[in-house]
Amino acid sequence: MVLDLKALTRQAKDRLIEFPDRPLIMGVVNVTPDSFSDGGRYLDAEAAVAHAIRLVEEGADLLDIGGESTRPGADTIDEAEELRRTIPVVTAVARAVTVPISIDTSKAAVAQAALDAGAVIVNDVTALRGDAAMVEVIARTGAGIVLMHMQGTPRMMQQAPCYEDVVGEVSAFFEERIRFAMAHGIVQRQIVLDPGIGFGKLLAHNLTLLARLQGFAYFGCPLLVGVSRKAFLGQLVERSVQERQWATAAAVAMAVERGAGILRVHDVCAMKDVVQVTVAISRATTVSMKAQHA
Ligand code: HH2
Repeated sequence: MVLDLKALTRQAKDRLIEFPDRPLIMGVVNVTPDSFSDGGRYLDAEAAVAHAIRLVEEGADLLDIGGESTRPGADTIDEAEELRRTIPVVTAVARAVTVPISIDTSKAAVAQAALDAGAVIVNDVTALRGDAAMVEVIARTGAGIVLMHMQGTPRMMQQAPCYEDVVGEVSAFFEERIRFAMAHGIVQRQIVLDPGIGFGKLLAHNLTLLARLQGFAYFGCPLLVGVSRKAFLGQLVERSVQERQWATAAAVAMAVERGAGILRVHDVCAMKDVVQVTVAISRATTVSMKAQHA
């Protein structure tokens, strides 16, 4: 494995997010009517909480709760509606499970309310560019922060994504965002990086980022990767969203092999197995290479 995961313990509010001997599985809980793969299924708070508990029973190490879809073309929702959707769910889930909870939001007020309700990580797909007040919330609370790369905004991002060197540009973005975060009082131990698979990227860009994921290891932050059921997999295998579990498994395995530290997935039970087997094979390869050279 490329990154020594054990060295990547994160601080998230009053908790430490420690990596066991394998990457972590982050289960997705969408409290939205319009998410691309499960929109409307868990819009009712009770259904969302039951789903979250089920994901933990299946082996999720973290949960990511979101109230606003970021699928390509999605409309934004206002703060009151996002608070109404997410906070009762975060509150109830935090009482019901012990795994760390992440709130998937770009709004500082939603992040703050979720952190007060028991979340410890903020997953901000705008990487602190969406709401000027977000950086202060993260610095003051000491919450974990996911800085994700996105070209454009969810509404427009898939219209004409364009890069000369996608890996170089995502690296430069991470560098600038880390500098920005640290200049505002966030410490490196709070930061998780995410290349933003599907966020302002064509198929070739997504594949290149996954193939060269280890290129981001030098930042010394865990890499979060979200490939679950995404459109680029559908382009490769021509299957509907609900039929992309095997395609997701292949992408998760490759991401793990290239150093992903956190896998954001809908199908927790199946992807946990994929991670375990991939890690075992990666580790055996490393051991046998060492033996050969001894
Ligand atoms: N992908 C989605 C949403 N949030 N956050 C991070 N950090 N990385 C991702 O790849 C990522 C994310 C899209 O997936 P989903 O939540 O299932 O759909 P929607 O945005 O339509 O709710």
